[in-house]
Amino acid sequence: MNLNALPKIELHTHLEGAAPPEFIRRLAQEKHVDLSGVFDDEGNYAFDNFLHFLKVYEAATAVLQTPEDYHRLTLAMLEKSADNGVIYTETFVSPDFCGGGDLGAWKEYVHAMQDASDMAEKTHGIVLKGIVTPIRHFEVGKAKEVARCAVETFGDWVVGFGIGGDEGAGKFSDFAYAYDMAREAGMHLTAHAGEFAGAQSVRSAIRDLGVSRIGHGVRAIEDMSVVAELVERDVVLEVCPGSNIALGLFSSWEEHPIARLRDAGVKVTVSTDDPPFFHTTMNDEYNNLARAFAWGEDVFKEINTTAAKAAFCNDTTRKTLL
Ligand code: ES4
Ligand code: ZN
Repeated sequence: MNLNALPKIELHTHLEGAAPPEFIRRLAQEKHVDLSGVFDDEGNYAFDNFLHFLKVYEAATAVLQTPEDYHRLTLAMLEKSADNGVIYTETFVSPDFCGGGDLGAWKEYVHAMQDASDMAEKTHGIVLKGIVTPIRHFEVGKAKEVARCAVETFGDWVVGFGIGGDEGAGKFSDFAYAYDMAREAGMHLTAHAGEFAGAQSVRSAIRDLGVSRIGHGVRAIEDMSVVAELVERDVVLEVCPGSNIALGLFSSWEEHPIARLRDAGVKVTVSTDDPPFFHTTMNDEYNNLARAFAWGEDVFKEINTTAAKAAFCNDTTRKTLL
C-alpha cells in the first residue's frame, strides 16, 4: 500500500507554521532580523511546550514583513504539500501577523496569497483556500477587527473564519460577536478547541460559536456526551495527530484517540497543523496512522471524502475533490 501516492485533502494548516526553517532563516538574513532563541543547534524550531511554541511561532513571523514575503511563503508551503500528494488544503492566516499588526494592509496580503495560490495551482495542481484567524490570546476586542478583515475579503480565496492561539485565554462566548459577523456574511466557521482544554471547550465551540468544524477537538473523548453531540450535529474534526503527539497531548500514535472517535461515529479528517514545527508531513501522518491502527487505503479514502464534503470551498471546487 503506497499511501504517499494517495491524493490528500488537508483542512488544517497554519501558513506561518508551514514555513520551512531555512525559509525563515533566509528572510532573517535578508532583513537583518535577529532570531536568537527560535532555532536549536540543528537548525530546527526550538520550543518546550505549547505556550513556548506560540512564542517561537510569533518570533519567526517577525521576518514576514511584506505581501511579497507571504507570496514566497505560500509558494514554498504549497510545493511541500504537493510533494505529499495534497491536492487541496486550507490554511489559517491572521491579519494580526500579516503587516505587523497594520490591519489596513490585509487586502494586499490576501491578494499576494491568492496570486501565489493561482501559480501553485497551475504548476502543481494544488488548490489553497484561506481561513482568517483571530488570535485568542491577543485582546478580545481585536477579534472583531479581524472579523471585519475577514468579511471584507470573503470570497473566492478567503472562505472561512476560525480562532486559534492559547485555548486557555478567555471564553468562546467572548468571541461570539466576531463569529456572528463572519456567519452573517456567509463565511464558514471553525475553531481550535479540545486541544489544550477538555471536552467542555468542544461543547462550547459548538454551542456558543455554531461552528461546523473543530480544529483538533480530540479531547472530546474525555466526555462521551460531547462525542455524542459531535455525532448528532455532524461536526467534523480537523485532527492533527502528529501535532498532538509532538506537543505531548498523547504519548504515542497508538494512544491517540482518532480511531476511537471514528469508531464512535465522529467525522474525522487528518492534517499536519504546523509541519516543520512538529517534524511531520501528510505522508508521515498517513503512514503512522496506518501502522498504529492497521488502517488500509479504504479508511484514508473515507477520510478524504469526509474532508472534501467538509471543505469550505464552493461546490464547483468540491466536485473536483469528490
Ligand atoms: C495556533 Cl495561532 C496558532 N498558530 C499555529 N498553530 C496553532 N495552534 C493553535 N493555535
Ligand atoms: Zn492549528
